Amino acid sequence: MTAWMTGFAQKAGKAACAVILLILLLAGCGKQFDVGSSERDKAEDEDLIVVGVSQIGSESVWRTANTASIQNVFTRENGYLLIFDNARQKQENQIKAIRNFISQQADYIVFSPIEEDGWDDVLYEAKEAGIPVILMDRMVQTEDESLFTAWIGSDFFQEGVNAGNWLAGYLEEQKRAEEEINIVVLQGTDGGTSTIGRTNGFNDVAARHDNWKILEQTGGDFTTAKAREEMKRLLDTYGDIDVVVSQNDDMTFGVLEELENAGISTGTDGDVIVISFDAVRSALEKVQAGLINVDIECNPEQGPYIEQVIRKLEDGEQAEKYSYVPEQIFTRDNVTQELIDNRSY
Ligand code: GYE
Repeated sequence: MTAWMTGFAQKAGKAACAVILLILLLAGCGKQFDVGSSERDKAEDEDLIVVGVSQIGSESVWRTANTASIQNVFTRENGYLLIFDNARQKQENQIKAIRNFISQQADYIVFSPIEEDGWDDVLYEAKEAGIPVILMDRMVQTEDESLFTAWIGSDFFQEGVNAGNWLAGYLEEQKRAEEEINIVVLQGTDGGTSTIGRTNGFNDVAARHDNWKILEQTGGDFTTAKAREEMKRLLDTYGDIDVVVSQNDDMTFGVLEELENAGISTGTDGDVIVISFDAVRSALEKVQAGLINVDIECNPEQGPYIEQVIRKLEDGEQAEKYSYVPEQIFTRDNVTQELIDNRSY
């Protein structure tokens, strides 16, 4: 064989490998929400309830805990066949997954809408197919409430109000109630219910305090990386920041890193007041250490509540349209070691 021919054979071999790899990858991706007809038949034989779940992604510790809560409940032992899909932060992937659940004739569709708009078409398709849709965590914006059977999640507006009320009380305690207070807000995913609710709730309280100046509200995507970037920019833009409101713990970790890098102290004995949301274990440790002033809890353990709704529907009963999960507020005063040790996320 000439050198030219050997080169050609090597290239052809590489191309073939790439094609095979691609086919394998695509097959792997498909598996995520394709249970296959034999699985489906088995589900029928075993009398399993088929639940298709479209999760937003895995952007935060909260989201991972939310996913675990669902996976722990919808098990074969409990009588379910779970078809789980991770949409990797893309609405189009969620729509694709829901269409897939419809074509696989799932008994129930559960999903957390990444943003509120743009669901009517696919929800009509589910309704046409007679599949009840249960929303978790975030809401959809629709004129037709019959497009979903139930919603389970948090009162995000109240969470925002809680953050604002806590700040008002704290400033009062610190005898700073009349001082000008410079605030920056790191928001979560654009158009998502948690971002909208937390923003509106906090702004509602802020509007009643003339001395609170919101310098900027900026998007941090609910991720540490984006928050780091934004916090750095905010520090460069505004010299004097008194309060950072960060709409989830993952962003707060980025905020704390950036402030520390800039030599600025935070928390109960520091220069900048830090308000966070979610209250995952690693953040509660920072509340206990005094680095985060307050953490407004957001409860990710929604699996059991969703199951209750499904059980009711299975029994031919009507389910509550809206159910709120219980939540609290954590400061250094009520974060005990026992609470941290027993936290499952
Ligand atoms: O706070 C954040 C997550 O919608 C409640 O999304 C959820 C939020 C949660 O990524 O950490």
